[in-house]
Amino acid sequence: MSRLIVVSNRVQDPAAGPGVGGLAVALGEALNSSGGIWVGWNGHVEDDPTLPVSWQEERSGNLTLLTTSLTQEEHQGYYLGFANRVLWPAFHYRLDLVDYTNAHTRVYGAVNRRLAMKIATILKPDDRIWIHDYHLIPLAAELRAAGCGNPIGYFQHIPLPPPSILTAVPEYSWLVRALFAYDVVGFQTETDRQHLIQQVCQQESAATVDGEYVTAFGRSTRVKSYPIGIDVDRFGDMARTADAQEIIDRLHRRNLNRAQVIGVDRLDYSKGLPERLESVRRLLELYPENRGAMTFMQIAPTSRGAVDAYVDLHERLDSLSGEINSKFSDFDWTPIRYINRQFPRETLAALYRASRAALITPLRDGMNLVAHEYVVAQDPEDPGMPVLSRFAGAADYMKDAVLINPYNIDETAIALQTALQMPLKERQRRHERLMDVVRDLDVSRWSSRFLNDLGQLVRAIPS
Ligand code: GDG
Repeated sequence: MSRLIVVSNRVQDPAAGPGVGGLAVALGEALNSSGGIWVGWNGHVEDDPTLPVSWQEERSGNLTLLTTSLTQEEHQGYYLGFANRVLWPAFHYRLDLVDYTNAHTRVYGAVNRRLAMKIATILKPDDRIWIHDYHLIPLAAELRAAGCGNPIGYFQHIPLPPPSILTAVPEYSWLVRALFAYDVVGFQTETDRQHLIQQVCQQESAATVDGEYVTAFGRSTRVKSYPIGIDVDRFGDMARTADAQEIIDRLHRRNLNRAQVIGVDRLDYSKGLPERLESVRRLLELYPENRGAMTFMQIAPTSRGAVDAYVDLHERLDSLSGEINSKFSDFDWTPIRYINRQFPRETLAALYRASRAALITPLRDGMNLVAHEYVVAQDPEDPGMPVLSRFAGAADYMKDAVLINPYNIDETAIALQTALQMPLKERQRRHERLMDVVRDLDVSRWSSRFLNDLGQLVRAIPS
């Protein structure tokens, strides 16, 4: 039987519960049911540069985890450097935050080569390989160079910017070419897909597009959008347990029936958090009836704490929430609760359900799973409303959310007021349609859509 080998930067044992972050959540949920081999970094950085990096293999349920640590040089160059100081900001349209060093690119290439060499040693002829995200774009090209003819797919969880932005990344042409070593390349939205087509047609005049197939650099690749989602039933159940109800009751007692608005994000500059706090300030200025009557809770656990831009962001949010609180608080009420730590997923589900509205306002996002989670956690009889950025992939699908431009602080404040004041019938109508969308994008459908397309190649290749 054909085995599935999944490769992502970070491997997290699903038995230990999903980590924070959309990719960990989605892959944990998808792999839980399919089984297979999951290859990547175990999160450990070797202290001693003289020690060779090793590989560990362990079983977790129906999964085999094949993981490696990184050397300090690899951690600096591949992970913190090229992936998180060049590709992450550039792909989120933030060229101002790109910090490019030639040496980091070389290490990024070398780590991809090291992973390819390891995978080549375990590969069987009918294995399918599914590679995830921007840390690993050149992995298929390295595997092909090592003689691998197996079907290889790539899914990009984050956006792909248009050529006018992508071409500012010094190594863009190498990366675009590397995508054509894959058989299937998937994006979150049709917009991202079109960006690759525009880019490749600009880069190679001989490129052709025939339906879902794009031919360039001597290879034909299926380029398609595969919107990701969550495990709808599992998350919905979490929001309806007795424990969840206890959290909801506790919060309502504490809030004294004030409306709660929620935000949940990894602490990341792509998520539009300062703009979001500004829009809460604006709400209190434009609609003073909300003073004392609503509370905004922002949960934002630290991620990538070793990157300067993230440390600065935390300081900015701390000072901004302090400033807004000191201006508007009363002796028995504070408008903003900014919490810089992680909560169990079950607690998040309860907090979503207890919230009359959610601010999901990234400046740019591949999909944004918080939007799905918030909708699924609601009580259909009395649902809360998501206020959602037009620049999240989720907005391409969730047209019944209250859509906003997160750079427009007034528009976001007015939209939040609309969400808070929305009549019950309209909330119910919109929620029903939003539920249809998130069900259609359930994570099991996402993985089966992608793997079906990759599987068609397995059948086409004689074993
Ligand atoms: C990338 C793309 C794409 C957050 N705080 C806590 C916590 N979380 C969980 C949320 C959610 C996940 O982290 C965040 O997922 P997003 O999709 O919103 O964003 P990224 O992490 O940036 O994910 C994104 C995704 O990949 C999937 O393809 O949608 O566009 O950027 O699940 O609930 N989880 C727990 N405690 C917290 O405090 N347990």
